[in-house]
Amino acid sequence: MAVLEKLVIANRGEIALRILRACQSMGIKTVAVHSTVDRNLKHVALADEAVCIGPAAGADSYLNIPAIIAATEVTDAVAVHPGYGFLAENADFAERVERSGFIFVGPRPETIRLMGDKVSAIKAMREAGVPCVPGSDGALDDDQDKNLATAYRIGYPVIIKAAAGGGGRGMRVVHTEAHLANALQLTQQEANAAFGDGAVYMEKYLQNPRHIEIQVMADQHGNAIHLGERDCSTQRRHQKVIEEAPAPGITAEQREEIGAVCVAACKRIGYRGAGTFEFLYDEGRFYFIEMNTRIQVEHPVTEYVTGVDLLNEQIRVAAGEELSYKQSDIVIRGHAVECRINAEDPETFLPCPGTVDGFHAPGGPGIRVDSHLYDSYKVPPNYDSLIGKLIAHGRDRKIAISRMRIALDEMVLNGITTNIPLHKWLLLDPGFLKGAFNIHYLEKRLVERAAD
Ligand code: MV4
Repeated sequence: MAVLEKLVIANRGEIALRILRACQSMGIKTVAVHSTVDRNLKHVALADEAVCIGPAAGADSYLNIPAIIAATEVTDAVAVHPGYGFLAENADFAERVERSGFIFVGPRPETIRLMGDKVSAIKAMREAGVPCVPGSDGALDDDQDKNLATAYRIGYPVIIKAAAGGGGRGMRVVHTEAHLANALQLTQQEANAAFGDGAVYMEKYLQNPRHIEIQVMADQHGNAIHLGERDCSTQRRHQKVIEEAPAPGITAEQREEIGAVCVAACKRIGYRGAGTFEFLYDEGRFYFIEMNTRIQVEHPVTEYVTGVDLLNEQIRVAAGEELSYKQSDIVIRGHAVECRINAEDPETFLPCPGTVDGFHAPGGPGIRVDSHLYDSYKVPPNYDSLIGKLIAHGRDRKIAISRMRIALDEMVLNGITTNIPLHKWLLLDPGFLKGAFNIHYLEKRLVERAAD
């Protein structure tokens, strides 16, 4: 007997295909809900049933809550998997799925809401013993003398962030007290316009940190585990480009220490499902910044180094099963690297939709391709430019990177413009190869390259 009868895949592209494969491996029937322009997606063809939920625009289809709930009802499905992006971290959606009598594959709506507001997330994590960036005690108010005193206590530079922001939206760095009042006002106004919530908070600005995140998984019986960390520092404009696990230079002792802190926090807040604690890592210390309450794009690097199928586990715990692993079962083996393949312009990084004219996926030991592409597939202009992920595993970082380089050379992907040349260049970069990077490294190297 499967843990669930039938599940709705409320997403598209590679993650929809990944969810479908997990369901097939667990004997769960699938319903693909898709937009008009996505009727030829690979997972739509492979799903047991398919329902068109609206026109191409995401707002009218993958974000159309009543249409998704209706499709779940008419197909007699029992659960909804939101994937990442779209409605994955929308607490109202999770609530409406549950109120309609279905299982939402993710945390409780209250947890999503708690983590969506970065001020309440940090407060909860501080109380749970998670190390956070030195900062204001909650949201800032209009008392400018108090705000100046807070910044003075923290020490400049400071960063003002929108409570409703996250992922790099709505933040501003302040270097001196002369600029504080103005920066605060601007960030509040932008936050109000963008999120309808002008609440902002203050943190010490860490100048050159790495972005390291801890993967967790929790069931509904009080069990929680961590699955080690990922280094996601290699990014451009808050879009991750390469992720890897483990993070270069992090020791097993550091991993167990910060992992245990995250597990304790999960138990304390009654976390359920897959989650990611995002940290800035600076001078040997971890500082919590945000929690993601979804399965992430980069989950395969963790699957490679732990051997755990995170989608299976996520769906199992959503169905009420116990975690099938204890912490002592989780052993980090070797190294994994992921290259995000985007249909984008190499100069402007703008999306480049088009029709695939020749596609051959690479293979061999330690190579995984998570992509919905096939020959003559038409990349629509309506969604994110991610068209797949290439993941390489090996006994150490050098071997994983070497396998990745060979796989990138082996891959044939014609007809559309992609960032594959960017990956080939990065994988030969001495700083990247040494693991001597931080969140600014790629952008700095791109500027240097443009000047050559
Ligand atoms: C910071 C920071 C430095 N100091 N907070 C950007 C995305 C959002 N998740 C938080 N971000 C940052 N918060 C403090 N106190 C630098 C960043 C940041 C960043 C963080 C992770 C990955 C890429 C980044 C790129 C620029 C800035």
